[in-house]
Amino acid sequence: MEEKEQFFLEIYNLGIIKFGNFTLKSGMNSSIYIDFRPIASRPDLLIKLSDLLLHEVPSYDFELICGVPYAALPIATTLSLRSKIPLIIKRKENKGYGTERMIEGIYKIGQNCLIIEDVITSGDSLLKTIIDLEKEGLIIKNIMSILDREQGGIENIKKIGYNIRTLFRIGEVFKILKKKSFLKEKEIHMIQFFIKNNIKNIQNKRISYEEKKEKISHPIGKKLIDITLKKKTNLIVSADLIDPKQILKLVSLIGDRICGLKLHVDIINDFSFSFINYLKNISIKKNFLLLEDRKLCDVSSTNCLQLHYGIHKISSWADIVTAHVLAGSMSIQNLNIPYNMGLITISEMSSYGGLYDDNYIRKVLNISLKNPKVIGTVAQRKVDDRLLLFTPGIHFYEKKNNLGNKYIHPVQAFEKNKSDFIIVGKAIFQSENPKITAEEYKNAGWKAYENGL
Ligand code: 5BU
Repeated sequence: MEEKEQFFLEIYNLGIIKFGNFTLKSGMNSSIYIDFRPIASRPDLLIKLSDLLLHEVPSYDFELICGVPYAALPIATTLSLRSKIPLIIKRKENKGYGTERMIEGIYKIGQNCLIIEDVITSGDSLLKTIIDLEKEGLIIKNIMSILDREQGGIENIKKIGYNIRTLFRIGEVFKILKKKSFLKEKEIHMIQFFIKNNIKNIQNKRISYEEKKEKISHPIGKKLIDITLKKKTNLIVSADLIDPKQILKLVSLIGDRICGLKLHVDIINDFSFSFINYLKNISIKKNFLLLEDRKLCDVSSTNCLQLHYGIHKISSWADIVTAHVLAGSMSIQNLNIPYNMGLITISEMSSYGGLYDDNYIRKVLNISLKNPKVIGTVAQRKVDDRLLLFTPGIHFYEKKNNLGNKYIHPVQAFEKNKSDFIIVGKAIFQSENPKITAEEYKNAGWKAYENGL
């Protein structure tokens, strides 16, 4: 223990734990950030770390070593050099050219590979590595992580049958740091808060709409939650129809069952303000919001023109508008958005093969949290509690279609991603009885939400 403790204090002095406000790879916010990358510049510590790891998993127990990209790569490399066991490298993303291999190095089907992860949070990136190695026919008998943030990752991986161990646990290292008086008073408070939150995470609980309302500052975000609570529905129907009459007919059937109606106003033939005013009146009477899925994606001045002018004059009637932030944080600033209109950013779409990666998603979430007009985002993962999470690509039966759309069941959206709102299109408006189908999706969404509490 002494040796491990001593080692931890040495790496702590490299600044591997930071206190503040951070967005993690998963999109979650945290007051504590752990980064093992500085160790790469200290060969002496890399060697010590490898020896500690080899003490836990003796080298006769594996035939290959693979580090979860990228932070664990120098650690896995040192371990390979110390143990003389071959290293293989997992790519984070497909190169998109050449061999398109995800695993580089020399290996044979059936070989037993040790995986090294630096910090384990939810276990999601580790799982991606496991899947890619298994696809190549490799066997994962042992997984070692350096530090467990005690946020359920180890349990998640064990639950699906893998043997995973960790060198350090966050609770235990905090005790060491406190005992050795390495922590300031403020840092101790941050740690206590972090641990309290962790307990909730491990129990895999979501926060309620009431709690969420406290965290959302924008009036339209609060209004959407009020409607949801009052009507007991988190269902938004996407009325992707080109005929205004069909949209109005659909709304007359489903209006009582939804908290929002999403439009693509530019696909509507014969768009007119009499239609939109009529729809707006119904939305007030039936108590749901109008979302325009415009996906603004230009520089701020053009976004502004697209929002306020042209034949659709979106800002004059829509409660919520969607926007990409590919052009940067400024692109959704200074849009002169009315005070009672909110923005939904798009962090990650629901289609197959999207070009988003973890880094992009993290940046969009960061931009979203900093812009007071943003009420939430579209993503395929859990996001910070201060953002509402909207999930399109919902279907009871379909998993994908041949146009690149990917679908999940409402239960998955709420259980896995802790979604707040499901967006359903064709499954409802193309069904034989949209009224009954909408009722089914409404009930499924509400039950899935309640089950997660
Ligand atoms: P569907 O019929 O349930 O597939 O309709 C989904 C709607 O949501 C459709 O209007 C899409 O344009 C929209 N959408 C989506 O499918 N995926 C996304 O990531 C985003 C929007 Br953002």
